[in-house]
Amino acid sequence: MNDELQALRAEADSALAACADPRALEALRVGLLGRSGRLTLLLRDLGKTAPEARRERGAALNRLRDELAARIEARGAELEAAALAARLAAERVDVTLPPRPRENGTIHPISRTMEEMAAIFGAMGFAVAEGPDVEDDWRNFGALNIPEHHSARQDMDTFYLPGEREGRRRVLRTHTSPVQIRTMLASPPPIRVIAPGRTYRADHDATHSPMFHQCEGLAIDRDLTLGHLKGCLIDFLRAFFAAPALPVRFRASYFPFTEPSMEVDIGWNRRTGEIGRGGDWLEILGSGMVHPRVLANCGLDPREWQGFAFGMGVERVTMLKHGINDLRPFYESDLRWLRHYGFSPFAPPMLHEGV
Ligand code: 2NL
Repeated sequence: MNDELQALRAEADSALAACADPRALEALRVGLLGRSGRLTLLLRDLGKTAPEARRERGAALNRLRDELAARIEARGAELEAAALAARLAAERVDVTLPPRPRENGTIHPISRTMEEMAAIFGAMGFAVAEGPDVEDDWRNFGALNIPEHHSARQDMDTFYLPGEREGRRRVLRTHTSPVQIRTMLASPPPIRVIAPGRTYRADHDATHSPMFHQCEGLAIDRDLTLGHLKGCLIDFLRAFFAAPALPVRFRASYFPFTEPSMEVDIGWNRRTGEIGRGGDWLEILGSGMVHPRVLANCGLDPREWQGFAFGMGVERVTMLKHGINDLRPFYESDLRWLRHYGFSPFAPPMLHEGV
């Protein structure tokens, strides 16, 4: 190899070492080995070399070309590996860090209350049952022993839909009882279900909304008594209001679908709204032993099966529990109200408050 080629090789050497990125390397390759690269031109001019020196010079040029091509390729691989290592270092994720999610929304207090009910009754063996909002008047009224001319059936209170289904009038359910009627018709006892969900009544003022929520419950077995009803509801109320000594009172009442029927009151302070003491009573639930005619309507022999049922308003117990004094904001989607009264999706209901 003559001095000229030695110099070219030395020049290429230091240029290669100075190449810091693939673009510079590619420029270097084109400048040496490209179509009008320096080495390419030297090879092209081989014909001008004297014939006796041509063979040796050709071999030297080819060796140098192969050597430079190999070193450029090697340098390229080096640069690629360095780039990958840098990227891996920059994008490194510490998978042992705890999650840091951003809270972007809250659980509506109505949903929260229904989740809490599912958790508390769930711990007592109740499953959650659901059904359609559009029912027929037999499942909503007839099966429940509510007479044909009962005030609850009046057009004034109930949203009737046009048309009929299997000869029955269609209604927006006025309570979630039809969900339990469906449960009794669909599966044999023993039954323990709660039915939380939307209900509808043609009533609209400061304390009534045409759409509101209820949670009913039903337990059917061979030997359930009023004692089971009382124990179940006392445990529920004490867990729900996080008040282990909450006073609970059962007061005789009347519903067409239970016999006997009882209204359930809890102790509170009427003046301050504090729940658990204060000497005043507040009605919070309706309940009773399922009427034998309701059992029979659902294909159950009342001489073999009996049970208890109850129902409560979700908005009402939510307002009492959290000191909310106005019904209307529940349905207004005001983000300020929702942020204030909403619940973190990352803190689901727990049972540390009882049961
Ligand atoms: C109230 C009273 C109540 C029921 C609901 C019920 C359901 C079936 C059979 C018998 Cl399938 N009863 N539900 C029983 C007693 C009271 O609700 O004040 N609700 C807000």
